[in-house]
Amino acid sequence: MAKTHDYLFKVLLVGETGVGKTSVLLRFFQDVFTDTFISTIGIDYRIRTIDLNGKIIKLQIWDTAGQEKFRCITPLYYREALGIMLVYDITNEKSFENLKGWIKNVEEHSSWYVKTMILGNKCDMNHRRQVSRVRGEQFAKEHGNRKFMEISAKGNLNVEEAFITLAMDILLISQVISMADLSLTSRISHMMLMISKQVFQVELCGNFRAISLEELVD
Ligand SMILES: Nc1nc2c(ncn2[C@@H]2O[C@H](COP(=O)(O)OP(=O)(O)OP(=O)(O)O)[C@@H](O)[C@H]2O)c(=O)[nH]1
Ligand SMILES: [Mg+2]
Repeated sequence: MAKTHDYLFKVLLVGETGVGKTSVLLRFFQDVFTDTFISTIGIDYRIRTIDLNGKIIKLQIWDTAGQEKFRCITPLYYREALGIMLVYDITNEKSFENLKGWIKNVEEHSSWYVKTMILGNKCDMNHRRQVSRVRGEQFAKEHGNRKFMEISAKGNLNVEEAFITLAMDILLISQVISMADLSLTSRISHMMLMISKQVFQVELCGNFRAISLEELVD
């Protein structure tokens, strides 16, 4: 049977209720938006296939419920996720402050190779802004040097770009791992990735290899 994709990436959307996770997903998945707020119950997912540098990537995107009562479900999904989008609402200070708690969840429950991104949604509502772009950028930098973007599901701003950026990061690390011929769950005693002067230094089970960036991208 012909293969349908080169990679399957599981991506998780997390953040407080009402920040727009479902709206972001529906914008990316179906290019639609609605003002009606129907809070997610439990967890739901959508799949979209994209082409990245000639590789067919199946993105399985899990949309979690931000409401407190559903939080116990989410940790199960962190473990399998290769990418996590941490979403806040730029018009809601509290949703920004609570990012720290979401980062703690990521650190507690997800794998060391997970790629994360912080997204400030609803940037179409500049007149109601409570969190400046600079604060968002600074926060992302200070909390693990994570990638950051302001987006708008409503205005269709940066949504596609955010998913592509995260998928690119996941592709890069997946290529490093598969090139090293390692399974994600076994045989890794310790792996450290450093990008320095365009050189990846990969420490695998005590063996040290240096791989240039050009080598990584076939
Ligand atoms: N102005 C504006 N409103 C948005 C945007 N994204 C979402 N909304 C609105 O915000 C509300 C909440 O959106 P949802 O996508 O349901 O929020 P959620 O994060 O999935 O919430 P839970 O499922 O409860 O966790 C809805 O009324 C959306 O229409 C945006 O980019 N701009
Ligand atoms: Mg939702």
